Amino acid sequence: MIIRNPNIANLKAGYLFPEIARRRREFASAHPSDVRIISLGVGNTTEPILPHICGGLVEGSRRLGTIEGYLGYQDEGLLELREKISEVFYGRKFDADEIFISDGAKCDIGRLQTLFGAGTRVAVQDPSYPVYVDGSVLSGAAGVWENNGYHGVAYLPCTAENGYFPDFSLVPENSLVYFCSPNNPTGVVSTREQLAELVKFALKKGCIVVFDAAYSEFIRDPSLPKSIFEIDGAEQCAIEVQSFSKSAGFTGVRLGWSVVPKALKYADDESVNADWARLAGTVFNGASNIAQTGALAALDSEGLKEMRRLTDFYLENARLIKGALQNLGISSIGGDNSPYIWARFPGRDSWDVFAEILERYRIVTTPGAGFGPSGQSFIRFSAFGRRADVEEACERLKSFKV
Ligand code: PGU
Repeated sequence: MIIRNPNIANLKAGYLFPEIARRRREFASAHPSDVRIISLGVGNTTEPILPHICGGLVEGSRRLGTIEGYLGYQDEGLLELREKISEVFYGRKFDADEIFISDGAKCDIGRLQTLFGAGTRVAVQDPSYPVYVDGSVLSGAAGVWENNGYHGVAYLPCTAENGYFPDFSLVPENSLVYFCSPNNPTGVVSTREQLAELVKFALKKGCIVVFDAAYSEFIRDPSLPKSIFEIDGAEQCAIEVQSFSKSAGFTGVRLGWSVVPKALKYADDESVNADWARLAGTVFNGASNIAQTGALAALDSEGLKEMRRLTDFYLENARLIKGALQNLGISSIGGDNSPYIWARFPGRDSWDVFAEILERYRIVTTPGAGFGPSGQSFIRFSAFGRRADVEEACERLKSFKV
């Protein structure tokens, strides 16, 4: 018989979001009720794709039915889209061959670890998007679970005490550092000075930063950086993963990109970019060209306006949720330049608060402990939802007893 990959056996529990869905189903079948369950749990988009961007998707499909417009494999992605991304997001700082179109940020996060292998030390913000740790477990880099964490992972607490910004002195030299801003789950956006500190640290200690900017289009404060590459020197120490999921409503369409600069090198001076191209060519055959035509529409002037409208809509949801929590005297952060609100329930177990909110108000949230040990006593509220549902959820929460 074939032996199970021990890395899979090492995964602590089921992936967080299916686990929440399971608890929701279990609750619903045990408590049949006329009161509908509202989800402010998983960050899944609910609004239709706006007309101009949707037109791009339709056009992409139409072209495939013509001899002039037909396209097959495109490997790293349509050249026009890679150039457009460089122009819109990076002021043309990168050549097209430094931008790799993907089928979403999560997929690239999962594939990226192949570049570094099982011997790599990994550091994550704590709390963080669970894929960074689970992906490290799958690659063998996280090691075994002991004392409430994987021994190969440096957990960097991001708490009220440190302004939700980690202490990098906890990161061993030559680590792969996952960093997310606007942050999932805390909703906190790092300042330019903070990202400069991250880059300085990474350059000094031989670290590579995987910077997850999936929520950058929710940033409204112009002083806040949307990309790690706004910081000098980042090309020598960072990879950026990005996504059209939340900004264009492409969660189901599937499209993102990664920037792997040519200036980024391993210890032996080999090129990370060349390896990523090799890897992409070997285990990934490119993203849907229909989705890429949709993305091109998203990045022209009309599309950019639509992305702004869509993200504005979810930010208004965030404002409503934040206001409702504030009225209850529950302290929270995030939600201003981010679609997530991170609410604090001092002294409480976050899975208990999750269960209470589900049982009493029939609202699904995400328990903070699911994002790492420092998420204990927090609940993440997602602003992705229909407006009427968000309003109804805020109404139901009015009777919440803290
Ligand atoms: N990066 C971050 C930080 C995310 O929060 C998410 C989605 C992704 C990447 C995924 O981007 P794609 O381009 O769509 O692959 N996080 C959601 C959805 C749950 C999940 O498992 O991805 C969330 O609720 O946290």
